Amino acid sequence: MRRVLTYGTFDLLHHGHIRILKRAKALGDFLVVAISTDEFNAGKGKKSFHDYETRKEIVEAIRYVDLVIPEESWEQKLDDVKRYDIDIVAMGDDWAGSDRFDYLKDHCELVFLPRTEGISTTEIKEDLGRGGQ
Ligand code: C2G
Repeated sequence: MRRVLTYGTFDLLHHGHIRILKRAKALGDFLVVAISTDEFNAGKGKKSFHDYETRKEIVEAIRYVDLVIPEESWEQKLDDVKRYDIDIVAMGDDWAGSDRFDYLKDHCELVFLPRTEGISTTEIKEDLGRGGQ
């Protein structure tokens, strides 16, 4: 049983999110998704359209997802890996050039998955603001 963990806000769910969750799950047998809380996002200067409980409800309904936990800080990753007995942490490749999460490699595998081109929550918001064009 290989257990995989990934992180994100997952606001205004789109196929980029579905594809990364599908590929993350395919790395193992059990997928834990840590969803950024509203407070954690506020600390980053970000505000999601849907609140944490709504984003959690939506992500929990995805067939690839076995467990949703809150992401409340940058520092919790090692605790999460230990607590949920994680074998692989999968991140979007927006982080691929960074050594920020290298410390996790002593405890699990660290995998960067390519993002889906041409779609993002930010683009959805901008397009809707232009009347969907
Ligand atoms: N994603 C993707 N393709 C897109 C958009 C997003 O593969 N077109 C991935 C991101 O790389 C991330 C996940 O979907 O792994 C969730 O995306 P966001 O909610 O935008 O995540 P964010 O709040 O930016 O945090 O890599 C972890 C980061 O902390 C993600």
